[in-house]
Formats: sequence, structure tokens, C-alpha cells
Amino acid sequence: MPLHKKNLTLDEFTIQQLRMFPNATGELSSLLRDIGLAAKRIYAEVSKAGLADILGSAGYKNIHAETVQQLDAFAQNQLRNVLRNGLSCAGIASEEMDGIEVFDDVMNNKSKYVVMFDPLDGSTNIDTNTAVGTIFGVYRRKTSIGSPCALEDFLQPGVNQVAAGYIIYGSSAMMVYATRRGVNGFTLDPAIGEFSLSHPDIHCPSETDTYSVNQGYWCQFEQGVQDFIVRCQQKGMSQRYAGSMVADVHRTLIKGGIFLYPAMHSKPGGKLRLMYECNPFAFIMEVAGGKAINGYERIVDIMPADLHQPCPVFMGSSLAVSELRLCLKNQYILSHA
Ligand code: P6P
Repeated sequence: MPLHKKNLTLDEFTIQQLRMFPNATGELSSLLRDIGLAAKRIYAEVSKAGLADILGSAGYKNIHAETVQQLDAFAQNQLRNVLRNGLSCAGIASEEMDGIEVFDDVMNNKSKYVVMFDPLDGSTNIDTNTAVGTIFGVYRRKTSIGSPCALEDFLQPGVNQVAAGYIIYGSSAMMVYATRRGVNGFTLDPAIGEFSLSHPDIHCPSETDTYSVNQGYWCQFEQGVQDFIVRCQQKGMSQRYAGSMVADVHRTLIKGGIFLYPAMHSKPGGKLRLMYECNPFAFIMEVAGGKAINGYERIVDIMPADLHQPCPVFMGSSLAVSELRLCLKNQYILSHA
């Protein structure tokens, strides 16, 4: 690893990136550091969940009729407060909010960016110590600077993301984020309390021996997906599935693989949400040399109609995703022969 990249903290790294663009305002760097601060506070809470009385339900349901966990609410508040009090975000949307929140004050209205996030994905797994995570995507607003942001600033295709990332709270806390310049991973160093560069320039291996899907839904998958899974099994591939998107996709990104959450009879659009689960990971995967499709088109090309719309997802090693796409094409040809 070149000395100049060795263990840079997130702050040092984002400032080093900023130096490469003298005309940059530093707003995106500041926004990423804000998210890193919120993530440290969330990790401090998540990592003591078994000891403190913060597991279990917060006593209400979100827009998806899912019971909100206490830690979901905590993570939501940490991200909202840091972004609200910072100087780099005009507004937010979240899995835990019905609509957008506009940070309508003089300073925040001057911000170029809006942020969408899933504050704590997989939180129902916390009581079994499965890794969970925060997922976020950053967009340049379309409405004019100086005015309050609006829904149109959020309903953009994922290809418009300026940055996207996640923090995985597992055996350690690791923040991975992508800009068009690359994907980099930062591991929280408890000795200094900073995210430090541990995985520079991440690339998703093009080939793999692992696939990741909830086999329990096999009977509900369309023929092309079933055909692909059989091919994986005939090739002797391993099946890995944590049931936590951040854990499953992080492994897929680092080691290669293909993560599948297909549409099914009980969930015609799939389960995972386009704007704050699928799009950030799809952006990261593509920058890292992988692929991410809904079965028929790039996820990042989908024009969203709703903040919370679901999206079938197949992402990971480019060759595996291409093979999956072929299986679905063959299914279509056979069913229309
Ligand atoms: P299933 C966790 O509840 C989650 O939202 C994602 O993190 C994960 O990938 C998916 O749902 C797991 O869903 O239906 O396999 O339990």
C-alpha cells in the first residue's frame, strides 16, 4: 500500500481527495465526515445492545407496517441530527420516514446535496449478533441552491448519485463508500476513534464460487432464477446467506459472489427498497467493476416513482450477473416461443 495511503483517517482521506479538485467546495467531504460521526455513535450503541436495555421494539410501526426497533429509531435520530446540524445537506429521506424532511433554514438551503438512507438495515438480526448496517446515497439537488429542497431532488435515478456507501457494524465497524473515482473501505480504529483506510481501491472479483439467496423462497422464484441457482449448484458453488443485506452484499463486494433478492409471488416487486438499499449498493458495485440489475436493466437506470418502491436485485461479480441475465432471457424466449 503506497505510504501516502497507509491508514489515512476518513477525514485525512477526504481532504486529500479534495486537494485533487481545487475548485471543490469541500461540501461532499464534510457530508461524508458527518455520516462517519453518526456511524460511530450508532456503533457505540449497537455494540452494547446485549448489555443495555435497547433491544426490542420502539412500540410503533413504520410506513411499511414493520415494527420499528429501538435501535432503528436511535440510528435514525443520529443520522438526522448530524445532517440537520451540519452545513452540507438540504434534506433527507429514510426508510423510517413516510416522506422527505426539508432542512429549511438559510444555511441548509444553501447546501448542494440531499441524502437518502436506511439507518439500520437488518436490525431484527441484532439480538443474534448478526452484522447490521447503515446504507446511504448522496444526490446533487435539482432545485436551485438557496431554496428549500423538494421531492424532485430525491426521485432521481441511482446513476445520479454523487456518492454512496454503507457502514457495517460487525466484528468491527467498517465504512465503505464510492464516488466515481473509486470504492474505499475504512475500519474504525478504537485506539484513536477514527475510521482509518484499510481497504483502498476495492474491486469486486469478476468470477466467484458463491451465491447468496434465501433458498426458502425457491418455489416462488421465476423459472429463469431457478435455472440459474441450479447452474450454481451444478458448478459446486457455495451458498452463503446472512439475512442482512449489508452483511451479504459486503461479502459479495469483497470476495466476489452474486446476491439475489428476486421478485416472488408474495413480493411481486421484491422486498428491498430501490432508493436507499438497492441504488447505493448498485452504484458501489458498478464502480467496483461488478454489475447490479433488477433482472432486465441496470438498477441505477430505473427512474423512481416513489421513495419507498421495492426492486428485485441481482448484484455482484460481473460474469455471474451476466449469466443470471442470460437465464432470464432464455426463460423469456421459451415462454414466448
Ligand atoms: P428475508 C433484513 O430484514 C432485510 O431487510 C435485508 O437486510 C435482508 O437482505 C432481507 O431483509 C432478508 O429478507 O426475506 O430473506 O428474511
